[in-house]
Amino acid sequence: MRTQVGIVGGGPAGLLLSYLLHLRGIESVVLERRSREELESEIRAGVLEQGTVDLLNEIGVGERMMKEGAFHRGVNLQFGGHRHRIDFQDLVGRGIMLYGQHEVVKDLIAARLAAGGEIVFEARAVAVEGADTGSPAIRYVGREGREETLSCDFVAGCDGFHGVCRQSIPDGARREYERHYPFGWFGILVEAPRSSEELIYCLHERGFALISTRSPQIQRMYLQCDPEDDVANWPDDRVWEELHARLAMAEGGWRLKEGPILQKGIVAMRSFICEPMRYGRLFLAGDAAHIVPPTGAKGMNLAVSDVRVLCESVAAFYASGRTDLLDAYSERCLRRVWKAQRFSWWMTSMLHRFHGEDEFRYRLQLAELDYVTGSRAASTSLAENYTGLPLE
Ligand code: RFL
Ligand code: PHB
Repeated sequence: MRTQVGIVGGGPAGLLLSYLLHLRGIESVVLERRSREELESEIRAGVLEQGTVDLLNEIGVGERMMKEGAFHRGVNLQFGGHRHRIDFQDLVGRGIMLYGQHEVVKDLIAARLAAGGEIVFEARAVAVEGADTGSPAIRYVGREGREETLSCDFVAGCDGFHGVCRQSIPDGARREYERHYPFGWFGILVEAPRSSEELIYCLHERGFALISTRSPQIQRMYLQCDPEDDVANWPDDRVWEELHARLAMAEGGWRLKEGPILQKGIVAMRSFICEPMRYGRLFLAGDAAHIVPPTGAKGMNLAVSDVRVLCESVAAFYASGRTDLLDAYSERCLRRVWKAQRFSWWMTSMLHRFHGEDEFRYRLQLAELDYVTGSRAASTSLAENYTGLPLE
C-alpha cells in the first residue's frame, strides 16, 4: 500500500492530522492498533482549550461538541476549606470546553470516514523504516496477523507514549527529559448530577482532589493516590469518604453529590519531552513526543497544536516544494510544549501533597495558592495558560 502521509495511531493527534491533511487535498492512511469500539470508549481527557474548540469548529467537526459540551468561564481553586473562583472570561476573555476526548475521537472518525478516508483498525505498526531516506515505510501487522508495508512520503508518529515511532529514532539522534511525581490519580466516572457548575481543584492535607464533569448526568472525579496502589483497595465507600473529607468546606453548606460509580482507574503522573520531534521524514506529534501531568489539562490540546503545525508544514511542501517549515516543525512545537510542561508542572507542584516532605513545603504551597487567588496579576497568568497560550 502507498500513500502520501502514513500516520501511526488513531488517537486525537492521528485522526485530526488525517482530517486536516484531507482538507488540504493530501492523502493519508491511519494505522490504529485497537478496534474502533475500544478507541471510542476510552475515558481520558475532558478539557478543551479555546483554540482547540475554535479549530474543531473551523473544520466543521464541532457541531456535536457545541450542543453536548459545556462551556466553562472559569474554575475554582480550593484550599484551607475555602473555595476561590478564577474567572477566565473576565481575566483573559476566553474559556474552556468540557467535552470528553472519546467524543472528539468519535466525531473525527465519523468525519474522516464520511470523507472517504482510510483508517485501518487493529493494525499494529512494528517498525518505521528508511526515516532518513526520501521514501520511508511503516511495517505493520494487520487484523489477519499478516505483516504488511505502508510506503509513504512522510511518517507521522501519533502513536502515544508507548508507541514504536519514537523508539525508531536512533538513541544518538534524540534526547529525552523526564520527571516522575511521587503520586498518581485515582479517577472515577459517576452517574450523578453535577456538584459544581465549574471544576474544583482542591489541595487538602490528605492530598489533591478534582471535581470535573462529562455531562449533566455523568461526572468525573479524581483523588491523589499512591501510583503503585491497586483499584481493589478502593471500595466505593472509601472513595466517597476520601472525596468528602478533602472537599469539605470550612463553612459547610456545600455537599458533594454521590451516585453509582461506573468506572475506576489509576494513572501515574510524569513529565516527558523528546527532542527533537523529528528524524528525517518521521515527525512525532502528541503523546508520542511529550507527556504532561494531567493537572494542567494540556495533553490533548498539545496533540492538537502539534498536528496543526505539522499539517501546515507538509502542505507547504506539497504546494511549492518548500522544506523550511518542515525544518522548523520541531522547534515551533517545542516552544509551546515546554511552556505547557512548565504550567502543568507548576499546577501539579502547587496542588498535590508531597507526603514525604516537611511542612515548610506545604506552607509554601498554601501561600502560593493564597497569592494566585488573591492577586489579579497571578490569576491572569493562570487563566492565560489554562485557557491556552497562542501558537506562536
Ligand atoms: P493517544 O491518545 O495515546 O493515541 C495514540 C494511539 O496510537 C495507538 N497506537 C498504535 N497504533 C498502531 N501501531 C502501534 N504500534 C501503536 N501504538 C499505539 C494507540 O492505540 C492510540 O489509539 O495519543 P495522542 O493522539 O497524542 O493524544 C494525546 C491524548 O490522548 C492525551 O494527551 C490526553 O488524554 C491527556 N489528558 C488530558 N489532556 C487534555 O488536553 N485535557 C485533559 O483534561 C486531560 N485529562 C489526560 C487527562 C490524560 C489522562 N490519562 C488517562 C493519562 C486525564 C487523564 C486521566
Ligand atoms: C477531566 O475532566 O478528565 C479532567 C479535567 C481537568 C484536568 C484533568 C482531567 O486537569
